[in-house]
Amino acid sequence: MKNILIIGSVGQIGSELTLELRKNYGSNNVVAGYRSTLPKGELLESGPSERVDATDIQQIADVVKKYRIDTIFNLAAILSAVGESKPLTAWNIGIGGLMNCLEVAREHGCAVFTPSSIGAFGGGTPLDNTPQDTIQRPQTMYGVSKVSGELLSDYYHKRFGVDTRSVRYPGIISNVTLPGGGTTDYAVEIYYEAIKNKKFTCPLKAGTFLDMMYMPDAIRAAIDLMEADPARLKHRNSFNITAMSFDPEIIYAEIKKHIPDFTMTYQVEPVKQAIADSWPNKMDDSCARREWGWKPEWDLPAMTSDMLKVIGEKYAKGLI
Ligand code: AKB
Repeated sequence: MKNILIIGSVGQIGSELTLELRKNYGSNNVVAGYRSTLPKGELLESGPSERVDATDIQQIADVVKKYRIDTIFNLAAILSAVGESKPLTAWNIGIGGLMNCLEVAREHGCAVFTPSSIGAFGGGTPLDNTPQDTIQRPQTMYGVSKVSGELLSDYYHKRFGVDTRSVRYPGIISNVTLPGGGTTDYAVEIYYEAIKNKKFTCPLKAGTFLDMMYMPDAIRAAIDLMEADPARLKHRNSFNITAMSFDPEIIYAEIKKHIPDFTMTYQVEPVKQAIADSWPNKMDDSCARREWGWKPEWDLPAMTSDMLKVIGEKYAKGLI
């Protein structure tokens, strides 16, 4: 990777991945692509940014040519819960955007990283120890677009030799940019509410286990996979990766160790609950470990200490 374009650089993953890539590959070599929300702060000041709407192939091609881009991180997406109320937008951004990236990549010789998700599972998938290769018949627009994206990316690799790679991210927990419209967002919101109000209303019921990961592991995964020796990759789109699996009771108990008067009640949101019930409880990520050395570094206790420290500091400074 020499010259990199991030599409969706102001989102939850993009805002942190862009800065990490700039540290590793040089600030001027990493272009922050945005659609409607302008990058700000360090993201804006530390390197070039360009308007790149994933649904506009010409915009992607122009930026790829201008900066001689060799790697595209295609992060534009509508998350699972919002996707259920905006199916056409979810499809147009998820698949229209991916097709545009793949076509530009085919013409200009770029590699393409596109996140898939635990949302690519459902409809008969074994939910415990979910295998790398298994039934994928999701019943959400998000999931349908993620499976389609995996197939399209493999197709462009096999048919045209485009270097496409991808991971199936679990819920990602972070403290820089909030996620929006996802089913796993509760596992981020709970930390903010614990610090700000010492109480949280959980939209998923107790016993709903889901795979999760702290942002530093998610970023390392994307970079390590894109740097992996292609000769070792038997799979490409997409690798199961996970770092931890918990339900609302377990994360609540972990936070309570730090904030003993923190309380949690439940108000189940049916759309999110139905989605969560169709997703793996815990994936088997041994294939990623074998083929490119994936290994998470953060578990629930370490992540919780760090999340509460960082969010607590922001709260004390009046930033949230
Ligand atoms: C969502 O909840 O939609 C996402 C995901 C797991 O892909 N965070």
